[in-house]
Amino acid sequence: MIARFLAALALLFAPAAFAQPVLTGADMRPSQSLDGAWHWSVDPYRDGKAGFHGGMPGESSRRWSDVVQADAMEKNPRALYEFDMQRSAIVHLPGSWIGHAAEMRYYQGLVWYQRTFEATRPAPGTRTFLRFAAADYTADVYLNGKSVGTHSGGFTPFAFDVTALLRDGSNQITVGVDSARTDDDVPPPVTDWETYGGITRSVTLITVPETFVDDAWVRLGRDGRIHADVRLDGRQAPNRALTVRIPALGLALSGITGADGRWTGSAPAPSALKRWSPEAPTLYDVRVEAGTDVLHDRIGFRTIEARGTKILLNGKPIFLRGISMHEEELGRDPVRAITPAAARALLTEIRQGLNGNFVRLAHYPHSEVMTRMADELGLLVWSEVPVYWRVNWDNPQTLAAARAQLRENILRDRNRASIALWSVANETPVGDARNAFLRTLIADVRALDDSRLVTAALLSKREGKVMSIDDPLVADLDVMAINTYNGWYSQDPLADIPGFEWRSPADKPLIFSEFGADAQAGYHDAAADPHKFSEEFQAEYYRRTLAMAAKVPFLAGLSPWLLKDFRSPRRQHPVFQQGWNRKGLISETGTRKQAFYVLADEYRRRAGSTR
Ligand code: GCB
Repeated sequence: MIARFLAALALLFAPAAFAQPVLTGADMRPSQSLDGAWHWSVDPYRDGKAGFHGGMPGESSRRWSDVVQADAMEKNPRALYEFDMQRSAIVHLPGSWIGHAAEMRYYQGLVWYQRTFEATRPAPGTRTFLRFAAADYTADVYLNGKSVGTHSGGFTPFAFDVTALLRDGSNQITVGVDSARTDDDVPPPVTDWETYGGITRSVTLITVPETFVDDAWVRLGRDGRIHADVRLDGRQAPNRALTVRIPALGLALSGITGADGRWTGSAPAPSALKRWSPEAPTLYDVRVEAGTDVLHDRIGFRTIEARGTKILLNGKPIFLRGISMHEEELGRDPVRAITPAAARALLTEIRQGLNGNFVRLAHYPHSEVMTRMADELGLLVWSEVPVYWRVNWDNPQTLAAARAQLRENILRDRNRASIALWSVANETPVGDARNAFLRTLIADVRALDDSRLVTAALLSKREGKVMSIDDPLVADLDVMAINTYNGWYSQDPLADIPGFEWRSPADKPLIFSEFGADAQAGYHDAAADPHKFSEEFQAEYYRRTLAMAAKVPFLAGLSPWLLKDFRSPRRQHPVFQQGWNRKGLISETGTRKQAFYVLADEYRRRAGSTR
């Protein structure tokens, strides 16, 4: 009896065993996929969340009940259900509900998903996590009729320990996903992109030993050493032996975790190490072994730093020949389902088509499929959190939401060699509350990952034809970045654009993180002064803006706006836009516009001189 009581007590105080896991490298762990066929049912009045006077919803509307609604109604003629998940329509997940039915395009609210799957109860000494690579925006997750947790933020992974809830045979999972956001959320409701509500990335069950490698960060430091930071989770996390191996380099770092389950070690990088770069994106198999757990990853090793106005990759100056993009696959009806093939198609247009070496993944963390593909294809990455335009700077909960997303993004991706820059914001208005908010995020980045550069896309100040960067945040950033649209959002003749002069407030590199002009693929205007929305206007805009950029001595990179036309409810010109922002260099179906070739030529030229 006493022994049982003590065991129960020990469980209660087990170190962080039941905290939210990081599950670094989860996409490389063996897993059971729950992607595929799910039932879905719309719930605009959130009937399944609360009764008509608030409080717990009644049995007739509780979508996650562990009952087969049709059976229950057949058995009991007086039973009432005003839903039937098991007879609701079926869709294939992951993918936004925008693709489920035409009337779902602008739906903002709650949708329920349910499926069953076969499983076995986790063996003693193991734990099983239910992981979502992302759900947009708030997900309430239930397994076999019980709540397992909630997550907000549409672009980062989350996982719950479901060891105690899984049963042998058929299991039922129900997820209520609510895409509605308020002014206190991150991003706020108004953006310039489509809200892809739903379960947009993979769902998996991952079984690990009771004590497992929850977080491992392995990288090349600027000091020329390979560093590893490992954190174990579980009852045996303290004082546990572990080894980080890179077999191809014959490297093994070993040690014993401290009382907090953490271990940090380093060794000189072996001379045989081939550094990752866009030209040679070498990845190594890395194994982190602790007890019976082995975490596998594929990691590239390189350094990135800023010195004066230059960005240095592996100690050598590099000009970032980039382009921005949204997370949207090619095609007429994207649902934000980023498969490896979809990611490869987009990034290959940048790497090979444009001769680029850099991509800005705007304006939120993109799928882990995308950042893995960038590692493999050799593209440096700008990774961003959706602190966009008008954020509620004074609300501590808004700050907490931004910090959570930033942390989840960095912990997911800090083993990706491709990631060069963490961006904390886009086009935010200068002010004390905003400055304090962003400084907190910058401090978080530096605490979580001091091996990369911190940036934010800022707004410029214009006086006549003199452009300057008048933002106190510059002092806090490693790399300045500016979005500039002279000639598109202004009526300046394009011929004037090369005459604009840029002044810098700091001895730091600058990236033009955006410039661009809409063009509808196939609309041509051969006039000497072509109209906006024509391919000729966009091409000339690129020529002139690139000529302006060529005269900025402290410019270290470009990521014009953007690779592909993308859906935006703001863009409703019936002739030219039809719900699409047309600043793509390729159309939604992949047709290259004239400006594509202008940028590709510029990058070919720059690659010749800076490679
Ligand atoms: C911007 C924003 C981007 C918009 C773009 C545009 O400055 O950062 O999200 O889509 O301009 O097309 O106006």
